[in-house]
Amino acid sequence: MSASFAAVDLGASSGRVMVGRVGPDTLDLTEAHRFRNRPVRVPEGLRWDILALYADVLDGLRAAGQVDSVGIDSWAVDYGLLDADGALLGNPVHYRDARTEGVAEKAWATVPAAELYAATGLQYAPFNTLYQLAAARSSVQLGAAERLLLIPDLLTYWLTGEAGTELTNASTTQLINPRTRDWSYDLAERLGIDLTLFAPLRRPGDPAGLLRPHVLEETGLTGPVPVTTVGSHDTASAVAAVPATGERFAYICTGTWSLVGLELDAPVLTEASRAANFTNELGLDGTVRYLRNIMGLWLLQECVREWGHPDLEQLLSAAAEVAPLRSVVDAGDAAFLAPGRMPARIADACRASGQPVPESPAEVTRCILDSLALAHRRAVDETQSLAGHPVDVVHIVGGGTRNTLLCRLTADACGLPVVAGPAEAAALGNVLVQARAHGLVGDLEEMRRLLARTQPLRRYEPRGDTAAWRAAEARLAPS
Ligand code: ADP
Ligand code: LRH
Repeated sequence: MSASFAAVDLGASSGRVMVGRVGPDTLDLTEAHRFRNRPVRVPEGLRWDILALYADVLDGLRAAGQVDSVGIDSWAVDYGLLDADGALLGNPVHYRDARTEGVAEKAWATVPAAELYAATGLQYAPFNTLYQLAAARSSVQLGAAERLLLIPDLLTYWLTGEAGTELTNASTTQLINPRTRDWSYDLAERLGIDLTLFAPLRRPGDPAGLLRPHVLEETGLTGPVPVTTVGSHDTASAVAAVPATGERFAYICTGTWSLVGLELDAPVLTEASRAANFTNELGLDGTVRYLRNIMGLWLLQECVREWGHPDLEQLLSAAAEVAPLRSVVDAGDAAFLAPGRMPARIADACRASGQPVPESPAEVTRCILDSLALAHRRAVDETQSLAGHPVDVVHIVGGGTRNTLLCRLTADACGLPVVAGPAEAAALGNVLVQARAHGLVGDLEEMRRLLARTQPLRRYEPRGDTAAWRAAEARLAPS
């Protein structure tokens, strides 16, 4: 018996609708539709073009053809607000919008940062939904809102008419208690956040309704077609698709962001963990995604945009020829969060730390990739000691696995073997959770065995010793 599933996977830089066909020993993934995700700057700030994304989702479902179910995942933290009629109130605000500047400090006056961490396990990031809601407190839109739906939940609502809040993504709001895996009611009350805005929690595998008649009409599909709740946070889906065969592994989900960490059974809520800015997001089947958010390939994407989109393969070949570790920047620094002037900002950071300033695109690219590999090394080291969970291998999944230089540098920097792939991990995790809900695969371990057997993976052995990386690390301020 086999079945096919459409995975809608929206990343910060591109979206895709993939079709996964799952059988007892097979897992094939094909691309039905890929599209750019381009935020728009309007006078009031940076916004997601959610209607364009939804139109692409519908085009993608049409291209996918008849499937047994649909699942949706996207980037985290952002949301749409609905009025009492269920209509969207304005375009969702982009997490890189400046509205949250200085907001966290005000929230901490009510609930100190240490207490917030102990209650939610979430690392500080200015864009956590909690701070976005605090920033919007006196806005007309929030005042008029009856419902708040996180991005994948909003798209699900448009497709099926059913409103819910998927748990793995809800954990990125900083309003969930990672021990109870339920809302942090007391915290929300103290911060004046109205939890009744959120629809009831649902979990990966739960049904999320049937495609509405007008969606069937527009996509040419024949009903009933169910939407199945998946790990709707893209990183939750990607971690579910790490093709690990044991327990001693770290993962790096590389795309616009690098998410580096471990899969654990329980959160790590120590003060040392907070100081190191590690987060405890919720994963599948009671797991915790204990990880650090690092700027990731965003740094390169922004430079490439500024350079007028040169050929990426050529740029990476040229970067491979540049002398290694000449200059490095702190790829975890929130100073790189906002869009614009990225080559100049990287040059400024090198100058400020007394290092040579990279000039050519190849030099800047090498500086970015060395810096990312260094940040990967640091996070892999720290996650093991903070969680007391040693690893023998680092799995890299996501679009960055296509960057062989980054994978090689990461293996060298970590001093550990790297297994790279799959590139479309989030879509595969999305498909597998749907397949499981339809009785085609078993637990997380079985999903991973199927991935390891069926997906092309590439192994990188570490070269040389890590002395050069340690020396480069010493040039940066401690994390
Ligand atoms: P997101 O889901 O955050 O939008 P992806 O997982 O799609 O990100 O990864 C996008 C990144 O993958 C791009 O920024 C780019 O750096 C990298 N990438 C994609 N294709 C290639 C390629 N052919 N060679 C090298 N890097 C690539
Ligand atoms: C990656 C991601 C990441 C979040 C960020 C906002 O796409 O979901 O896990 O921290 O976007």
